[in-house]
Amino acid sequence: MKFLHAADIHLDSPLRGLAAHAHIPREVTDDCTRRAFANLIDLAIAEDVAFLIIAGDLYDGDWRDHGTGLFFAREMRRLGRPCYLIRGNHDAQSVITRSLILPPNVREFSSRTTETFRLDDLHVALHGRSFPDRAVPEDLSATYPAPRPGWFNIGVLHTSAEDPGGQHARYAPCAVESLAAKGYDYWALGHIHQRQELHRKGDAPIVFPGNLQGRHACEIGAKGATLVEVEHGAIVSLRHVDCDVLRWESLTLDVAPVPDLPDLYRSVRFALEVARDAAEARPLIVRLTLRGATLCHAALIADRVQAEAECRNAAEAVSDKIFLEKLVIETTPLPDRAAHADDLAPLRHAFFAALETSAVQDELLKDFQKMDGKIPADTHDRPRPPLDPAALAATAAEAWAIAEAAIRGTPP
Ligand SMILES: [Mn+2]
Repeated sequence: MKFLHAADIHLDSPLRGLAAHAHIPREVTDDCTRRAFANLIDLAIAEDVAFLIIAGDLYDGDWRDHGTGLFFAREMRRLGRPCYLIRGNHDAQSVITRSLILPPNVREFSSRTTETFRLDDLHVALHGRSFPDRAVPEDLSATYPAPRPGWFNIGVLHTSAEDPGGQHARYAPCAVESLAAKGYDYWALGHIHQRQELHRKGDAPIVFPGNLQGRHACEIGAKGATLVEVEHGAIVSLRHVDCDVLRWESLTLDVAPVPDLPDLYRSVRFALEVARDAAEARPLIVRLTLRGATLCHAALIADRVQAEAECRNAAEAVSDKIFLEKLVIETTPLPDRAAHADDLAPLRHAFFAALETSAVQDELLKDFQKMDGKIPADTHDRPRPPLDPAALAATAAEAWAIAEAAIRGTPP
């Protein structure tokens, strides 16, 4: 027996942060949450699951119109097998004012009391409770019943669990330990949009499947549902399956080693190629952050419009399905080279000034003359030391460049 666990579908919620990105075609961004949901139903049918669980936030809020409910009802008829759902903070009983009579395979948990649905032929019991209102401060799991002995027990719960709150508001918080202590075989959670498994190794799974479709630059990476397979009352496999139709990614690139802008954009292109391959042919919206102490810093910040255009150019060269959401430039200049040059100025000045004096020149030329006499005449590629003031000046310039590079620790 297999079942599919999804949550946080936020059907018909818009993608955020794309207002300034007219270059992303509408067909890439339109109806993302609906298309991802259709993928979920396709998956349920292809895997021939016994039932589907939706652990809250099926809807993003009150429907704009009945189109949202009509789409859901249509997909449920196509599913043609049980779907158990609870309401979360976004689609709490009091939040959704419009409604439709749903197909009989859809079973919604009460918001007044904890309810148990049974699949008698499979010996599966599902325990759950819907959110009556957006804010639920109490631990709902405390009201969940003891497991039905000898059956496969699933707890369906919308909760922030032990999340401290930040990206996700704290609703119906509960301790992982108390979920584990309930003695169920699987906890189907919802609310946290990043996929997480909370149980200790060897314990019954406590899973946030993550949301079904990323909708903004903070909902990055693969999104989908968790497919669970049970044999003789025990879980034999549990895996995430992608359902998203469009992916968001955040790439941070250390550009410290690049010597110039062409190389920098080459490394941008390489990073985008890696991201393209990971997205497996889905459209990808990328936030790109450039970091590191680099020679290119001044050029990047001097013309951000140019830099963003080059990064878009790199994205377009990699794929017609990769789009730049934003370029974040967090580079820094190299440790202050100008200040270093100033530090060396008195030394450089003293070095070249000394060479201008005829006493020093004469002394050096005499030494080089002696050195020249000691180099065997038949030496292959016989090096010649400077033997006149012009050659001495040229050698001095080379010597200074080498000395300066040695002082700075960089190659000349
Ligand atoms: Mn939620």
